[in-house]
Amino acid sequence: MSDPLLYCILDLGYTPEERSESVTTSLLAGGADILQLRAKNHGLATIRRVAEKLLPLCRAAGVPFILNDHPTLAAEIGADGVHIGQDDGSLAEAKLLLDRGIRPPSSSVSPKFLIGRSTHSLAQARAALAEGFDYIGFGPLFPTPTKAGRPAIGLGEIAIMENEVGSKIPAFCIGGITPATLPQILSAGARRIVVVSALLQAPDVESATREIKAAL
Ligand code: 3NM
Repeated sequence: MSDPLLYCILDLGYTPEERSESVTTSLLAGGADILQLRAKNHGLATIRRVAEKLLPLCRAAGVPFILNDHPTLAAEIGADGVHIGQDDGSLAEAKLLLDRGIRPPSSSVSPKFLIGRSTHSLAQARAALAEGFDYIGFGPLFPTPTKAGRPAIGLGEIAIMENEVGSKIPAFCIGGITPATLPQILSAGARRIVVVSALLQAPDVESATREIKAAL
């Protein structure tokens, strides 16, 4: 895995299952360094089915495949990691759930199974580092329809977060990142980003991904 700068999410809220493979192929071709499947409000059977389609695409590209939520399923299908929110319990609890899944030992592109945490403040970012998470998301920087109702945290704490947390584990800024907002986010000190709707809704997903990657 190259030093991850661009974390992309295939969100079934934007991309229907029928297009999930072609859009993932475009995200990977455009330079996604990490790929997450996010399927809020979908059943486990659907999530497993889609994940099993996307995983080989990510493997072929040498890109870690992360499942949003569902640690046991993530382990069962041989994902490279799982991403959990603030309300999804502790790291220790996630590891217990992981242990219930059977993970094929040889299939991972990442040297260890990655467990990421969403954080929405400097305090939460510090806590995730102290707890031992492998990486964090930090946001939402701007209001975003992808996580409607969650208050934006702005750009003011990015630099100190990067200095304290991002220097130790990868920290991905997230929420409302578009080609238009990216310059101010980078000026504020961000180094790694997650982009969802700006890529999934682009007319040409691959070139939109390539352009945002080139700016990092
Ligand atoms: N998590 P977009 S913000 C999935 O702050 C997600 O934890 C967030 O989507 C957080 O790029 C977010 O479309 C949505 O704004 C990001």
